[in-house]
Amino acid sequence: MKPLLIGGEWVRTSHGVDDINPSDTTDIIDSFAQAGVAETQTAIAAAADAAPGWGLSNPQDRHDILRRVGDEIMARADELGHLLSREEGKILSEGVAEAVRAARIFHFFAGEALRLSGELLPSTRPGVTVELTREPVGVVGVIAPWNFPLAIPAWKIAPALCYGNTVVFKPAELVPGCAHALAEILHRSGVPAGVFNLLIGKGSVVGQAIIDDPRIDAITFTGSQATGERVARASLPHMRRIQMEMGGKNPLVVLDDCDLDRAIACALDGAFFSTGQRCTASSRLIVTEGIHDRFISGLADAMARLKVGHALHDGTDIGPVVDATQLEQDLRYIEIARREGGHLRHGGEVLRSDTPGFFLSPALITGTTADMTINREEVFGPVASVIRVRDYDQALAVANDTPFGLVAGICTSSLKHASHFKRMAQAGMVMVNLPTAGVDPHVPFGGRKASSHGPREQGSWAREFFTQGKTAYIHP
Ligand code: UN1
Repeated sequence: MKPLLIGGEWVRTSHGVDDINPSDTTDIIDSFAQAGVAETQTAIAAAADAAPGWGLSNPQDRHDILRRVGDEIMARADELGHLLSREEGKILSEGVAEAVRAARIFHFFAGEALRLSGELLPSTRPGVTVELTREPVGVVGVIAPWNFPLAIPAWKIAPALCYGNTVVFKPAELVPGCAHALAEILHRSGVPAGVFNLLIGKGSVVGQAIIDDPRIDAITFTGSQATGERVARASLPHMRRIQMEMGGKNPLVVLDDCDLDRAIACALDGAFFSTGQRCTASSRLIVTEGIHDRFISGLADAMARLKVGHALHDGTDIGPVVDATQLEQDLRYIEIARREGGHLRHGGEVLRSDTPGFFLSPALITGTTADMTINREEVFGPVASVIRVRDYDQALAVANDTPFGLVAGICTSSLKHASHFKRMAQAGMVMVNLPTAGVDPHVPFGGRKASSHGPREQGSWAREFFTQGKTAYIHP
């Protein structure tokens, strides 16, 4: 049984839970010790005790630790990518690429530790100067989802530590293996006891104990809207700062004047790679009528060439859905879409394979309208719907007709439309002639409307959340 990490000690508990490979449910990766409320509170106490010392630590030490973490992840990217794919189900090349991305994020924030700057201003009062500085926030609760089990923890944990905060990390229940590997690496890299703590366990127990605890100064969360709401409600009485990413229903607009092959490639990648299990997935394909039929038939042909199967097998393009519950949800949404008048143009079938896993052929639903359930709620699977529109103006209106606002994409050769879309899309990120999913490790990430709340993650903007400002007036 793999242990928890609390206050610098590896801690075993009486109860372990198996970690199962979604490509082959007979393959048990390991068993993981489950934290309860007591372990959670001990970890929070350890993080709170360690916070003052770490908050005043030498930035060179923080740099060196984060650098070592990045170096080890990079050196072991193949092995960690393999573990990730075995545990989460994205294909091996995607798993390895994600490990590399996690390493780059640690490297980026290693550098940021040495770049934290302030400002010096003259006061309006003679002889007085004003200093603006940033200080750590304290204890950060990191609550992460299963779909990017290395990259998302990296982009929350690395900046938290970089700016001098201590961390209580609760990974998603489905991906304890990657979380544990990351904890081992952090532990080895010289993070002092209590500065980083790993709690594996149920959201209803560990997650709840974290959000209810007044010693947690900030929570960075990625997950569902429903859980995000619970985090926000529990945080309000403490006036605690929160940073939340809660999904999307991202439009990819395809205009008549686009490069058709490129648009098909963007849709294929954006909607179905990583089994469509990305909050940045291109789940709504909004296509103008001049190119609509050609786009659909080209996309369906490309989908037919995708090989769905075991994430670790050569030649697989699309791995399994993460578990039985998610598969059921994907199928339910496909069914609702059909009932409401959509046409299942391709896929949407549960597939048999050599191994027992949760295999679903990517689904394309045509003839949908903006008000249908399939275009309003996040599926989080390899399911995309097509909305046919007259022209660019209608495409933009439909693209914005959603409660979410994470990413919006457009495929066009018109600079005029691309520029207008970039400004008018109600989303935190815009992609021009690119898939909506797949972001760089060194720039801000985040959305608007129901997708996100609080300051941006990643890049240098991450410091807005992970530091608190101080304005000092000094008279010599
Ligand atoms: C990406 O598209 O590269 O949960 C990243 C998610 C996002 C990350 C997407 N927070 O899918």
